[in-house]
Amino acid sequence: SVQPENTQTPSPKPLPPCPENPPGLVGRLLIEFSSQMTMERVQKENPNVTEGGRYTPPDCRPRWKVAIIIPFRHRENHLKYWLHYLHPILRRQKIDYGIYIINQLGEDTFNRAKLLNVGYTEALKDAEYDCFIFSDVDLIPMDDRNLYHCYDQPRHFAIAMDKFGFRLPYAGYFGGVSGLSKKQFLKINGFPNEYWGWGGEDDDIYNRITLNGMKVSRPDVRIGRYRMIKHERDKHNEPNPQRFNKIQNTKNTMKKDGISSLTYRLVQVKKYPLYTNISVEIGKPP
Ligand code: UD2
Ligand code: MN
Repeated sequence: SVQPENTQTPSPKPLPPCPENPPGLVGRLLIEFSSQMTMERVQKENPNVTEGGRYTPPDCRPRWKVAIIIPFRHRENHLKYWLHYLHPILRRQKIDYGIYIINQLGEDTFNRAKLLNVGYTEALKDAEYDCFIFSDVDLIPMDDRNLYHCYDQPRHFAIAMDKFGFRLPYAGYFGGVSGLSKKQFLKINGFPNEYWGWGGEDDDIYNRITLNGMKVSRPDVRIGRYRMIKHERDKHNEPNPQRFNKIQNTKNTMKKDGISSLTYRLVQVKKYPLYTNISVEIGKPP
C-alpha cells in the first residue's frame, strides 16, 4: 500500500532572542555629506529592506518592534543621507523596525511635535509597535553602539552633536533623537500639539517626562555622538516667540494638549522601498 504523503509543513525552528550586544556592530563610523547621494544607490545598498521601509532580522527574535518617526517637509536631500546611513546601522543592531516620514502638507508654520504625534498614531495602524524613536531627518549617529530601541526610562540618543561641540548643550536638553516605549509615551499624553514654529517643543517633552515621575536615560557621551547635516533655518519654521512662556506651563497644559487631543487630516500613505511616506494636513497656529 501507498504511504500517505506528509503534507504538513514543518513548523519553523523557533529563533533565539537577538543578542543584547549584537556582535556585528562596528563602533565609531565615518559620516560625511560631501559625496552626492541618490535614492537608486541607497535602494541597491539595502535589498533586504521590505516595502515601506520595514526590516526584521532573519536570524533572531528581536526584543523590540520599533517605529522610527521623522518630521518632514522639503528635506529630500537630507532624507537620502539619513536612509543611506541608518538602514545598515539598524540592520546591524538586530532591530525589528519601520521608517515613517511624516510630511506636513502646505506652507503653513511647521509643527514638529504635532507631526510626531501623527507618526505615533499612524505607525500603530501599520503594525503593533511597542517602541517609538523620533528623529530629525538631518541627524546621523556616529557610532552604531547607540542602540535604537527603548529603555526603562525615556531615552535621549542625540546627546553629543557636532554643532554643540559634542556636548549636551544643557542638562534638560531632549532634542534631535529621542525614544519612548508605548507605555512611556501614553504616560505623558504624547507630545504637545500647540508649538508652532521652531523651538520649545523638546523642552516641553522633557518637562512632561520629569513631571510624570520618569527620568531621561542617555548613552555614554563617547557613543551618543551625532553629525547634523548643515542647513539654514527653513522657511515657515521661524523661532516661536511663545516658547519661553509655554515651557513654564507644561504642568497645566499636558493633560489636555497631547495625543488625547490630536486631530489632523490624513491625505496620503505611500509605501516606498525604503520608507513609508505619510502626508498630512495639521492646520495652522490659532
Ligand atoms: C533643533 C533640534 C530639534 C528640534 C528643533 C526645534 C537639534 C539637532 N535638533 O533642530 O530636535 O527641537 O531644534 O524645533 O538640536 N523639518 C523639516 N522641514 C522644515 C522644518 C523642519 O523637515 O521645514 C524637520 C526636520 O526633520 C528637521 C527637524 O524638523 O531636522 C528640526 O528642524 P531643524 O533641523 O530646522 O531645527 P534644528 O536643527 O535647530
Ligand atoms: Mn537640524
